[in-house]
Amino acid sequence: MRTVAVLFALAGAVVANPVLVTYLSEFGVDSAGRAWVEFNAQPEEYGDFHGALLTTSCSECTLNFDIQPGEYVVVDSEALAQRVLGWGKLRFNPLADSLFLSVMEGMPAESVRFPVVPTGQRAAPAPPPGGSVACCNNSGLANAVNWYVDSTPTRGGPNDDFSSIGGRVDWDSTVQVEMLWVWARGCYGTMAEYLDTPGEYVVPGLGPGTYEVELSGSVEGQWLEMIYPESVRVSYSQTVGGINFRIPSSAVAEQSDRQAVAEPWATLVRGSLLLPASSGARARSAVLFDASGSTVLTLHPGRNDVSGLSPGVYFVREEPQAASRKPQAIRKVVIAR
Ligand SMILES: [Ca+2]
Repeated sequence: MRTVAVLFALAGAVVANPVLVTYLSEFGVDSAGRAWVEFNAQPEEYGDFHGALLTTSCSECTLNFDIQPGEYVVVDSEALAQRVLGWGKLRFNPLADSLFLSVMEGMPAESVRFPVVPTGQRAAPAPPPGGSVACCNNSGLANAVNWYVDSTPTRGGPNDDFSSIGGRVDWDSTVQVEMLWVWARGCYGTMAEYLDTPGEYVVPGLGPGTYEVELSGSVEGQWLEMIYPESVRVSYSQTVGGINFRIPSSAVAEQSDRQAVAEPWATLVRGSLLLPASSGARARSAVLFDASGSTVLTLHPGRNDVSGLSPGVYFVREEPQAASRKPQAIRKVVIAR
């Protein structure tokens, strides 16, 4: 199961989806029992919320403001009563509810539901009494978004108090390394950090919990995945460092040279995928399927054009042979631009 999750996320990174912007930034219930929701625009973003609806299981309000790049706006029942930032009601059940922000022109709908694990873009823990649940938007390239519990809310200001995992990734300068990401995956967050040069990294935006830390990227034209040999535990608002990786200089590097365990190398292809001609009574064709298990292409012996497919992780499976009930071999390929 974990491997599948890894590959889903990996495909997302390689595809480099458009930058994911989340305006919903933090929410909680104050000591007087009033619900509040913070909105934030990223430094390059602007948001027009005139007429947008913010809906929960037990309330609805109409928003009436715009938000400048980098700005924070907090909506609560007091502001709504004064019709400062909108009108209507804002309430939610702090134990279990959802926030839904309607689609506006040029802006996608946003929502977050709680409590839901694993946490992520639309899944959050529940806000504790007097605390909040805050969102971390990491690198746009990674589309890495997570919600975590913040016991000291930051109404109207940048979210903090998330947990982080960091360390170093090193490789020889003569080794060509591309598309390198370090991932931290756990019940309370999956976040990634991109590196284009050897050095230190920090994966931020995590809730307290236990994480698997992995590295993936293209090394000398081949796909490498390395898994840190131990789970990493972070507590609330803590950074755990020293989670280091060293990328081997070649695909045949000795296992003992590595600080983390490398998985078998997958094939990295660009433009076309070569399916070796079958020998004897072996399969004559194969299928290419994606990380969700959907078949995307039937492959034939020889060169197959895959230039029309989105970059990402795929799998090749030989077509089952009627005479054999043996499991068919599955090979991983990574399609790059
Ligand atoms: Ca905040």
